[in-house]
Amino acid sequence: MLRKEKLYCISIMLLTMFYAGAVGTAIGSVQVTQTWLPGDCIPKFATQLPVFGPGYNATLPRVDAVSNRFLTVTMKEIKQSVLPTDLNLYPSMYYDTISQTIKNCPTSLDLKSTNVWAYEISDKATKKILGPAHWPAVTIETRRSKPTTIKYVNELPSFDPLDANKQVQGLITVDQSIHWADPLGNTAMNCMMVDCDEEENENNPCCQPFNSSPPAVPHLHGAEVSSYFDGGPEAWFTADGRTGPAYSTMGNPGPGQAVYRYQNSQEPGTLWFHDHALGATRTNVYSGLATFYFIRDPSKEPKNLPSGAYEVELAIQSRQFDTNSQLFFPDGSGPLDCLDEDENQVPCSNLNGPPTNTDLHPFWIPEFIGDTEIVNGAPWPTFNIEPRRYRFRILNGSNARFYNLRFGDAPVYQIGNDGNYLDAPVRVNSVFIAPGERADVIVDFSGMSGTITVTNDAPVPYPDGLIPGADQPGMAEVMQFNVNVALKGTDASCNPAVAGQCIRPKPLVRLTDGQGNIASGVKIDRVRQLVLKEVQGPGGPVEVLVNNTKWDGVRSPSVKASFPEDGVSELPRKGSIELWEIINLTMDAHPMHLHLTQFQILNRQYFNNDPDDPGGYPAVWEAAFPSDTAFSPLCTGGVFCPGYGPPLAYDTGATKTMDGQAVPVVGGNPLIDSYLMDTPSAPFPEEIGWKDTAKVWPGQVLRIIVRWAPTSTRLFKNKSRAGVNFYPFNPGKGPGYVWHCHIIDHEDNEMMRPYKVAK
Ligand SMILES: [Cu+2]
Repeated sequence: MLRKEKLYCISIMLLTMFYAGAVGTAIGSVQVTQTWLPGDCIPKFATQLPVFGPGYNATLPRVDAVSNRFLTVTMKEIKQSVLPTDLNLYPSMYYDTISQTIKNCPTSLDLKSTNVWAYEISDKATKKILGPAHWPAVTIETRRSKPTTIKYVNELPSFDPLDANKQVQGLITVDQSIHWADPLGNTAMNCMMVDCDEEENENNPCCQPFNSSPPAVPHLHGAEVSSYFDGGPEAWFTADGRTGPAYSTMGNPGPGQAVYRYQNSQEPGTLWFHDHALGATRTNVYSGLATFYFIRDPSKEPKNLPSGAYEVELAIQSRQFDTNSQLFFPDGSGPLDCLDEDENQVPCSNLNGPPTNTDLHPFWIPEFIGDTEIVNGAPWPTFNIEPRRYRFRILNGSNARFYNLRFGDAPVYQIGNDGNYLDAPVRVNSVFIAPGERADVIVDFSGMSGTITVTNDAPVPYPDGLIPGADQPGMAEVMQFNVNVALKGTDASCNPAVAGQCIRPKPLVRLTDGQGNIASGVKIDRVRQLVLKEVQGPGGPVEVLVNNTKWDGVRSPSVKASFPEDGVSELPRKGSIELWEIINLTMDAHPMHLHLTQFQILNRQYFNNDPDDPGGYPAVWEAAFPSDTAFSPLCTGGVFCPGYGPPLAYDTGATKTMDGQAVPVVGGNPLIDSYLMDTPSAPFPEEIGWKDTAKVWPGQVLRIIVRWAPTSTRLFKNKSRAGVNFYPFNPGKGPGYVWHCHIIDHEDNEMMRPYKVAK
């Protein structure tokens, strides 16, 4: 969706030949005076990679949740050394791609620690700190079947301009005009009618930053967990004791706290936890609230993987900074120093652009892009390694950026993705991950020496956005390995290049054959066809919707008609298997994520997405909207009605014959089937296995087979079937789950829907 803005930038670039506007400047926070420090003015490879656990620098140990089964995780604001402090390392100039000129870097830098929000992990009984507060937090590791109980304590402070320890909320502005946690009940979704560009509304809360006790709620991403402890968007709580409508806890821990119990009953893999507060996820995660959570089980894992100092987390997150070493999050309009096509003075966009429709959402930007690559909390770090095999647990923890990572000439093998292991290692040319996805890889540095730079060439937004290198010179690089440590002994870890090594001891349960077909014996109970649709305003995106439905489904008339009670339309049965066909009508790829369950990618297929073709799916879909002037005067028959829900009744009454059975197709959209083009493409080899987040390209249908049972549940011998619960908890109890886009800027602005597991 930045495509339009990018063209705009190019036209600005031409204009700047005649008009010396300060292209590339923008204010960050609307509350704190900030000067943007361009990422290319920050030194690269000057900081050591922070390593968790028994690595080279074990000041940040992993937390062993087997011997500490009762933990306290405290969310707090800390000061962390992020940017290098030696001014001599800093470049004096950078290349500005918009004006195509070399510019001077800001000179008055205040190199000091950065205020971030962090999780501090301690033993609940002894209060001993097991993992110091850090962005990202240190990893929690546990064993399968060993439950972990965590008391989460929200000690996040409100912004105080006079207190150096209470800065983050002022730097990373919460936009109250989107449907958000709203702990003070200030805005209650009534901001739609408030024009924040009007002076009279200047002091309306809808148009004001939120400066009170921050709502937060941790979600364990990838977990098979009771919805009571899932940490969903409305389960937030504040330090001053307010709670969201879905707040739940074990016991009664007191204000500002929630106790969650994770049974860790699922197969081993790479989970992570991060904040998930409604409408404040992007700001809370940007501020630092994220980390890894490993579930281990030697009997289910490949044997002899690189371990100890050779197993290393890499949490990759794009950020921006200001000249005071603080986080910079573009949430205000830039100065009026550029010209549009009609020679009107307009705000210059820096790479993120200003908010797109400030009358509706004064601070929300459609995607945060960033110009500084951060790994484990350090900018473009370097890591000294031995010439041998390493295992990297890679997380894309960015707001919106996709990564296509290459490791120089070092061979890379993927052994797991998201929450689970692959049957066998897959040799990959690159590691391609969208926000929320994880890749578990072995990189073989044997026989190598010198430096190896990890590069990224994925455009942002994906696939037609800014290109790292060409459009963002510094962002083509992520970090560097320095193979300068002598090999200790011999590398006895499994060798993924040798057939039969680094394999799963027991093959994963297959719902698909990996070639694009449903595995034999898999009975599909229901098909859901659901669309992704962006709502455009005059300045660009206003919001992005799942099935054209608001987060609160009763606000979307067609969904309310079918589900009047709570507007929850996705009601899969426990134990059932569904085929979800996610139809992407937007211009960007979206990583779609389901809570509770893991799924398998069946295939992807293009459809006729030509908006100008009256016989194409977009025209047919739009033509299906009825007239509903009670909802909106703009909602006239045959014209796309934003936020209406799907154009037809959710239960379309259609069926598909699958394996000789008539399977109901629901979702409320005209069937996509007759608009499909080409043949379906099979998932990438490294995508074959259990996933909780999957990319859907623009103009494509993503097909996933979702099963509401643990990944380990067998298919046959009547092991998995609709109506039977296979989880060690009742997934139908509690506030329910959600599914959403994991571009957190989208998720925060309506691209998320609740779902509940039915009987
Ligand atoms: Cu999205």
